[in-house]
Amino acid sequence: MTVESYLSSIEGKAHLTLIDPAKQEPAEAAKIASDAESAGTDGIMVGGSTSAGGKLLDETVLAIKGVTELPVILFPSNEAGVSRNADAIFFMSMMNSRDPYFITGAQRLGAPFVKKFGLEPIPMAYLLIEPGGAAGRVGKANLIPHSEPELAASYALAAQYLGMRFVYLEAGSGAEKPVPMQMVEAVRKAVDIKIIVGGGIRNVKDAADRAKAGADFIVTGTLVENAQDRKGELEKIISAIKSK
Ligand code: 1GP
Repeated sequence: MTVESYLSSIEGKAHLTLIDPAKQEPAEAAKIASDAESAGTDGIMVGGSTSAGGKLLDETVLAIKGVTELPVILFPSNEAGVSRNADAIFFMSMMNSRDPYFITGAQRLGAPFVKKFGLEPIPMAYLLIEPGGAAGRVGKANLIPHSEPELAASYALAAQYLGMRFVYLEAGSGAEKPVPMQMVEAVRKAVDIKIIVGGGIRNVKDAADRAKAGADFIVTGTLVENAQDRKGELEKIISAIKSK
């Protein structure tokens, strides 16, 4: 089964765990992935906005693959985020960047490596919502304001018409406020493709509300890095998402 068909076959709402290789040693990343798997997460995403490539990325993916059966999906910020050791890659375009490099440039540079390494590409639109965090700054995004849910919906519909099968609404890692529910609802109304929501989701209510508003996948990253009781926190959030 491809990773995409696995993701699409998950009944109801799902959870993905994001691990940034720059934030811990590979062994610790593997521990996070293993705890997340026990807590019920559906897949592991690996990537980050800064220094998430090369040897550290390769070693982190390999360490994670060593402890889990879950798919490991790359979440690259540019062509340096491609690793031969992963199962799949979110082949993404930051549609609301001001810089063509983040829309098609890095993709052009990375594509031959995706092919060479036999990675499964999963086409995805990446939309940066305010405040956008490091991803928004690095990607030179024209951030979508909270007051304009229809703008996000129009981008998402364009993504669907361009053939993308996933759209990621990103508030930025560690965002003070996650993507607003009205925006998730507007995007849900507009498109049939899978909706992923991430950035600043760190409690049960924020996660469950966005699943209820129409997100198919909720991503948490920072939460697993900082939580005292990582597994316990994740279990609570994942069961709340899955009950929606
Ligand atoms: C960042 O959306 C992800 O790309 C996850 O954000 O680290 O805030 O969970 P957090």
